Amino acid sequence: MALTLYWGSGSPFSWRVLLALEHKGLPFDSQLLHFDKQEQQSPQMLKMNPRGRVPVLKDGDYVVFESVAILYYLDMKYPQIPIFGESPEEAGVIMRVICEFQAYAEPYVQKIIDAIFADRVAQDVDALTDAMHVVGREARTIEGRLSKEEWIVGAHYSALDMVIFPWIQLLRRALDKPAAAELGARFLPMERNYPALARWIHRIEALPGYERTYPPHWRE
Ligand SMILES: N[C@@H](CCC(=O)N[C@@H](CS)C(=O)NCC(=O)O)C(=O)O
Repeated sequence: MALTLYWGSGSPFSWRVLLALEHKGLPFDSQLLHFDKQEQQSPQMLKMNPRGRVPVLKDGDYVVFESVAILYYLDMKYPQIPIFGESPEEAGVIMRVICEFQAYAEPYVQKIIDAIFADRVAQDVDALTDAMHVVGREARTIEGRLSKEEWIVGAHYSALDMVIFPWIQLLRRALDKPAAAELGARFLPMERNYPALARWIHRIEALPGYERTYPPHWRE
């Protein structure tokens, strides 16, 4: 069946799926939508995802949206290179840590990134500093895992790495902005503050096909 991915540049949710498709070596028709033109809200897109968000994957007549659901579908449908582990136990841990990340880290990372890109750091500095503490604590936990293993869970690159990686890249990009210098002082440079995480980033950046997943507008 022909796969089509509808996605947006710089969307961490879309990036997860691009990483999975490249890792699994699955050819797909790439439909890059433009947020500034609200293309994700077109009648054709709303028919597939009434929430008007990307990523959306189409496989023949089948449509799935929500990034983690897409990763799971791809693994069930194209299991040759598994991304949810190699045993039920490993799958359970991968899914658990994905759920933990989404519940306890992602909202804080998103809040920080949104504020930086909307130029609202000064107005909200106390709440953002608190959010950075939460993110720092979660990053420490991941750092602990990565100081013992190459990947966050198990011996192989998994859906969990794909879920977390785009957010870390986005956070680094946001914290690099001059307005966020103080906020990011204990996070960047990652080579000093989170050396195992920094090595993990380089490991993913060196994977075959990684360059094709890189947000095109970040190159501009
Ligand atoms: N929980 C969804 C989140 C998807 C999402 O929020 N996508 C954003 C891009 S990062 C989007 O399409 N936003 C467009 C809009 O809200 O109009 C997932 O995991 O796929």
